[in-house]
Amino acid sequence: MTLDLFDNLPEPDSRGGDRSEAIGPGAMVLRGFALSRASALRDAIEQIQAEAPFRHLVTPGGFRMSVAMTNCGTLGWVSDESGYRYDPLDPDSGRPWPAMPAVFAELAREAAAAAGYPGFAPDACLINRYAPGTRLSLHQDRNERDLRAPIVSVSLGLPAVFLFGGARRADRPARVRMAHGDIAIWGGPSRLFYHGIAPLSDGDHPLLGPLRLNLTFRKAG
Ligand code: MD3
Ligand code: FE
Repeated sequence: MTLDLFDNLPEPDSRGGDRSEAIGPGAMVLRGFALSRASALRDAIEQIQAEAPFRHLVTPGGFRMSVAMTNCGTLGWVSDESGYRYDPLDPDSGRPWPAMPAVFAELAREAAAAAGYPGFAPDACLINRYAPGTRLSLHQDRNERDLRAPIVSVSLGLPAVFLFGGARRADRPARVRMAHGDIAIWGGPSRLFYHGIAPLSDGDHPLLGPLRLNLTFRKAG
């Protein structure tokens, strides 16, 4: 990735306030944006996982993912031997995914607006659960129908190193630390950039214990 991609970005302070950082073209991190709602988010995730338990999906190539996943919203992201897709039904239960809680949808809309993407109305929220050692290898998110909508990501629990690459898989990724309560927003030129999560380090978080949870909000349908 070359520096001139960043030349047209406004100063971070003009968008997200003094705890925001531009991390790429159309991409920014809002430090601590979710902190005041963290325990409400944790409680809502409890409810969701009672209806739709976390599970380890299998990639089309036959590999079990080390990340455990579930979803809420009208569509959920699923992977199996036949491919990746968004599905209105949880394949494990045959029932619709749990509804998206109001605290989720409102937080995602506010964060997107603060990053310069007003009117974000996600219909899918993928919830990823990481234990120490869990990683997510470099990939693109391109199963969503409308790629003009951004993706909003909320980090909770143990910190992680986010790997933020470029438009090509071979672009060397930058390493960005994502801590409890941080929100990242990817849109515009960054929307199809390669990204991943480095293996999670050991730790014990006061609210979540030895875990990291990540919510990614998407406009999938
Ligand atoms: C950058 N999740 O679920 S969120 C994923 O922390 C995923 O669980 C990671 O990648 C996690 O697909 C990272 C950050 C993220 C999501 C989508 C992006 C970063 C992105 C799309 C384009 C560029
Ligand atoms: Fe992703």
